[in-house]
Amino acid sequence: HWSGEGTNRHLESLFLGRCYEYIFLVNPDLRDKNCSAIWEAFKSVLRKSPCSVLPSDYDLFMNLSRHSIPRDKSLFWENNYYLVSAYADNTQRLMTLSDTLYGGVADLLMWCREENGTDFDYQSCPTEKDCENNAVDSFWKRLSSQFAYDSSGVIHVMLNGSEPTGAYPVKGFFADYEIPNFQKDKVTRFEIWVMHDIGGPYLESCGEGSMKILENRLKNMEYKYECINNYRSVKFLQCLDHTAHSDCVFSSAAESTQQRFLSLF
Ligand code: ENP
Repeated sequence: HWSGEGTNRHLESLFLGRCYEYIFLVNPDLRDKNCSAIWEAFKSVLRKSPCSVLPSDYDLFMNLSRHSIPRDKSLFWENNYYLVSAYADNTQRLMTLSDTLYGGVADLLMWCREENGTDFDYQSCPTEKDCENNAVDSFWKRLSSQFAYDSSGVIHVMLNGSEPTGAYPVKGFFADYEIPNFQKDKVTRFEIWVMHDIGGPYLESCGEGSMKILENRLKNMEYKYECINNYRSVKFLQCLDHTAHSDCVFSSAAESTQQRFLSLF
């Protein structure tokens, strides 16, 4: 009866498999983490009814799975999940929240408890549309706050300039849970990339519309801010699938496709 998909089948196996893969293969520095304890802490949301899960209900999960984030490597984003994950390439280039142990175990999964019961609900789960305090949104709120808090050095942000509702959502995880949690003394600067889909639409660029709001907000917080339209290295990746498109003609004459807007005061 909720608007979202139900809990994924084999949630526990997926979660544990991802956890063991991460601590033994992806980052063996974390081999002393206890995946079954992390799962139990995660599963404790089963004690809460599906619309009364708070971010703090994941505190124990967070404490057990937390690990350090490499300096200058964090990548935040809105509205371009697939491009972002392809670019970050499992931490080879940069690191998103889904490339952490704690984000990775639940990435792209759904879960919630039955309204009147003690098991997971495999039929449907509440989303933002049904209620604010649902298990999945509260999870990402708790994690994104921590990821921002633990990030340091250059903070990279990839936004979508072809998104009809604006490249910078003024309400969203980045605006509400990440920006407020960066640690002023650990962050050297923000580097924001506004990417357009190949062939457009070219709805917002650096300094326009919602991007102005973001720029003013970060400047008011006294962060160094740099915005780049169609950051070249990401554009090459988009162009892999559109080699014949005019947006993918790279020459020195087209140098202006990647414009830099610097304000390093
Ligand atoms: P969407 O709506 O484009 O995509 C969300 C999808 O990516 C969901 O299926 C979700 O898995 C997964 N996901 C991975 N990381 C996050 C995440 N970090 N998050 C919410 N979902 C995540 O993305 P959103 O909702 O706008 O979130 C973007 C935010 O992620 C940005 O603030 C970025 O900086 C941050 P699932 O389990 O929900 O199916 C935070 C919130 O990293």
